[in-house]
Amino acid sequence: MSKKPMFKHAFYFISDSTITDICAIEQAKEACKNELFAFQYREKGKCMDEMIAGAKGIAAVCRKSKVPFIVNDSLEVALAVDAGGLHIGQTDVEYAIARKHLGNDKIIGVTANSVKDAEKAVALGADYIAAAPIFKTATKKDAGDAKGIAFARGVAEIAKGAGMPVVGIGGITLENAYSVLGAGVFTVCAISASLRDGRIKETVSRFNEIIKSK
Ligand code: TZP
Ligand code: MG
Repeated sequence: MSKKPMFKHAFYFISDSTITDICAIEQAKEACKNELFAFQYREKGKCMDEMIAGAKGIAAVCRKSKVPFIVNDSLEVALAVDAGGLHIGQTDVEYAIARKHLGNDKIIGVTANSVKDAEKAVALGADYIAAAPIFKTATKKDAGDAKGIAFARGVAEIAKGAGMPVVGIGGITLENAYSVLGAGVFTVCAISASLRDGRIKETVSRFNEIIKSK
């Protein structure tokens, strides 16, 4: 029996300490006051030792709140802190290598930038797919052009047969989240929109209301 948790139908929080003065562990404490699909620790520009140090405290916050703790990009960090999972993009470590090291009890999420990427993620047996970027985003400089709602719908269709949740990401706000969910994705992530005004707990709660209304 897999020890992987069931995903909650709730907001997927991704941390970023470059666009706010609120440090990642504070972001985790606030975000985890709500139900979450998962908390992803995403730190760009920190060395591995700094990431491991940061990830340990956040992993403990998530564990206490029973929120899956997922590390972005770094298999080494995920292994070092015994994270609940890893999120990889198309240029990160290969899925098969990550799975070999993490085993079957850990979550592996894969970003799909195209329908072909999504088909591949389904064939590999990823635990969820992040369809990206739905709208234009300034948060990830190399995210590429906005792919739109039709793309989100296409990825959701592909994943549906495999019972795999799809999360939409890229330029998502409280104003446009409902339209993304309308494409059939399971939930959404929104980095800048959840950190913008410093009211993380309240903003996540509002996202959850929208997600649960679908
Ligand atoms: N992957 C694809 S777009 C993106 C990531 C991490 C950035 C999303 O940030 P925002 O602020 O929600 O547009
Ligand atoms: Mg990556």
